[in-house]
Amino acid sequence: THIVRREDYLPPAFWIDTVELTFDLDPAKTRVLNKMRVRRNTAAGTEQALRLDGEDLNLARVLVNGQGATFKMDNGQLVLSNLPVDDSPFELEIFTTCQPEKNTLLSGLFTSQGTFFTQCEAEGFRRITYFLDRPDVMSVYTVTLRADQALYPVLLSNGNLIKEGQLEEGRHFAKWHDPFKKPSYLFALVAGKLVAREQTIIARNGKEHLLQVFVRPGDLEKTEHAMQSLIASIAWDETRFGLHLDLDRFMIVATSDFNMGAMENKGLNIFNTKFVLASQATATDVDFGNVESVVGHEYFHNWTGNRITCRDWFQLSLKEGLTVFRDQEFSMDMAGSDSARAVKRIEDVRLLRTNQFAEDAGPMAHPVRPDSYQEINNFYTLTIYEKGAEVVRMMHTLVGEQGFRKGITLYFERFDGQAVTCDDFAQAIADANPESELTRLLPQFKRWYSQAGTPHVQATGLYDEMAQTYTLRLTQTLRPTPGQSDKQASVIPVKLGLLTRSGQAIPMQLQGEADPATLERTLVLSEAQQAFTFVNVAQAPVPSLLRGFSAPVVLHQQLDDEELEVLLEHDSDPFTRWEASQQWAQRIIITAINDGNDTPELPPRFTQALSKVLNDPLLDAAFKDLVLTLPSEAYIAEQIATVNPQRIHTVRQALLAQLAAALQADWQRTWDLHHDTGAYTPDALSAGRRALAGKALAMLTLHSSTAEDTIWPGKAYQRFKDASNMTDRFNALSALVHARHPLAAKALPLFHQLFKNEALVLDKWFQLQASAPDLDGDILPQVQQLMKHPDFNIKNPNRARSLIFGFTNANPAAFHREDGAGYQFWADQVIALNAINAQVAARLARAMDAWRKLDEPFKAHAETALQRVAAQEKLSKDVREIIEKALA
Ligand code: BAL
Ligand code: ZN
Repeated sequence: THIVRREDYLPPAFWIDTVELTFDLDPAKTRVLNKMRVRRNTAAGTEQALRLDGEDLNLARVLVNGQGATFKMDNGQLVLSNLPVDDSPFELEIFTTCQPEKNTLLSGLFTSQGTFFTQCEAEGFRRITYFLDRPDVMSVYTVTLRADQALYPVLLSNGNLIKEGQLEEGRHFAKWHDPFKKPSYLFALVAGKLVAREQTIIARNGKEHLLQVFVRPGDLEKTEHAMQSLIASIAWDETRFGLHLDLDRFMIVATSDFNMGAMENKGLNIFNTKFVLASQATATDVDFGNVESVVGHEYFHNWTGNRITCRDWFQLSLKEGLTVFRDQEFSMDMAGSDSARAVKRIEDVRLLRTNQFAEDAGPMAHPVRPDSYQEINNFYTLTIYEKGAEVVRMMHTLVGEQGFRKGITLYFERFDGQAVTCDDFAQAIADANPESELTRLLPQFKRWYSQAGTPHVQATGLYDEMAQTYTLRLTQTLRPTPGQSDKQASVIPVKLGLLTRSGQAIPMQLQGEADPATLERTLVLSEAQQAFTFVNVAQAPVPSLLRGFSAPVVLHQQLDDEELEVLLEHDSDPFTRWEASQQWAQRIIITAINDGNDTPELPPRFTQALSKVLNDPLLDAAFKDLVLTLPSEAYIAEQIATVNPQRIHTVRQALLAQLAAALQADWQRTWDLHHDTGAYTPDALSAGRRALAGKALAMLTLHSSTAEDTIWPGKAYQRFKDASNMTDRFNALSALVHARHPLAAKALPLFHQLFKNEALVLDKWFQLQASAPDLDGDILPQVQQLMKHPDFNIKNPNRARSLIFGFTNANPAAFHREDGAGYQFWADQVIALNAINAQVAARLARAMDAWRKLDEPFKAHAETALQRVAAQEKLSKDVREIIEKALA
């Protein structure tokens, strides 16, 4: 296996200043003429050959300065020697062909429903033409597309349209020029029958821009939200960071066959339909929120990613972590109220802790800036994206909003138009804030980039009544991860407050400090162990630690039920408040699991505290929904050393049923107050009301199903039929499916009938059935049956993910079977997908990341399934890397 290492980075031997591409588009055989101006990078030496990357190409001709050139092929690379030893430019022309309609990998140039699309990140451009396919080679592109006019009336590429016209035999052409130099991974083209929603906007500086959202005819009515989100993103980046749209035209195009969520190609973002199309009838509130955040994310990449890009792929988080941070902030600002911001923060933290922490604890653990990889596509991970965003967030916390803005400004002053590193970014933020804690601790802070794993922080408090002091002792540890046994202390900002038992904030003044006491502050833990002593503390406080989740760590503290209740009821920080409910629930669940107790009971004190939250008129519905949600089975599994997924499921379901029963009257009142959500708008406030109404309906339906009372299932069915929007309709359907109520069997076919022409809704239909609670092992056979459904298509990533991943990743108790049949199914699908789309296959392969933590008999069955995949002869390097690491 070939391992790429960060320490082996060398600057390119040549630069490619300009690229002129001409495409004769044909699904069976597309011809590509690539004319480049190349010059030697003499700083890197005078001797080296030019080695161009290529993959799955048919090479026809190579010319240097118009003359036939000698070249050799080496390991797929096209190698040219005898080139000028100085930096005088020469012209290199390469003719190749490729087969877009055979490209099921969806990397490079491919067709989807008769339309051409590209995906070049990370290394897809080499599947279009021979090139220095690495992000530090930046070029100016001019692209001519030629195609049949009737079949491909719309021809798009990056930048500005400079010419278009007719050709012979019903063909036409369009010529595009992108004035900004860019790495090859940002190249894009689209050709097909598409229609566009268009809008002209005037930016703050008076410049006009044309915004377009291209979709298939028939989908136009579902593009309004994407367009509004784009306009909002442009305005937000101007206001918050002073960053303007730099192109005359900005295009978004949707395709239903796409590996990623979307791609930030310069001026021509290509999106998975899932993150563009949204209408009241077909999309849920969550979908609307996702469209807004992904449109924002891709747009924000125009500066953080495109104007300043990555030197090499080890720096991927330079653009992804920063851009996720930006899209999170955008979504929070769009949400409006402080409470809605907090809800978004809690959702982001929940994703990070459930999935990224699991990644950190498993065989694929890697630093935010990895040291090596076999296949870069395997490193588009939650660590690079979500933990990377937390690292940026900590910098933001340490330098403050104004300081961060100054840092970003300096970053663009220094590096605009360049390909740089994570170090460059951190240095710019620090240099703009010379007096900050970040700057003082920078080398140590950067361990967040180099060390894999999640730090654990142990907090113990000691109150001294005589001295009126409270000492908080914080200890950090970081466990070894694959390839990294020695770990050093991280810089961990701990935002905190102290409360009295009746919930009042206690002013905090550190010993020896002259500053006036404050009600909230941020301590910076930078040593293995540190003690912080607060003075003038009149009573034993309840500590409210890690407010807003100020660092991506696992916090351990011994709070008793009363202290958790104080935090849940009174804390001023919504995150810590929510976290108290989760800690409490987690403790109850894990105690029951450890005690072997299948019928645990929720302590009345806990249900009463939740009841109080549910009935509090001052709290937002969305927040209540989060507090009333028990930690997921996946999150609970994370907290346990040896995992029996069946037991986790049994205990959690038992407690869920009790939460439904004990709070029945509250759920009913909640339903009465929230179910009439009025005219549909996807704003945070009304989305929260719908979410809480949906939760109430699910609880009432669940309780009725156990109590053989048909009123609430009947109401759920009625709601399912009558709902005026997808959120209410799908919540009602989910309530029936999750309660395993017989009415689900009536509702599911009706749902299919209603939406049989809506691909994204059918994805939901498949996913819901795959993730339904298992009864005597009946979900796997159902999934196998659905694999034969005429609407199932394993080649379509969205559909494959909805059904297959919906089972393997979203339904632990159905997947982890005592007979190992779930793992056999997993192995079958990994093998099938490996032959079609290695990237999707490798994602599925990761469903077994945590297999070593499984209890028997699960673990033995898991190993058998992993070994079977490992023994395959034709395994892509994508899947091979995941399986090898899992078995290592
Ligand atoms: N750059 C790949 C897709 C995204 O993160 O926006
Ligand atoms: Zn991104």
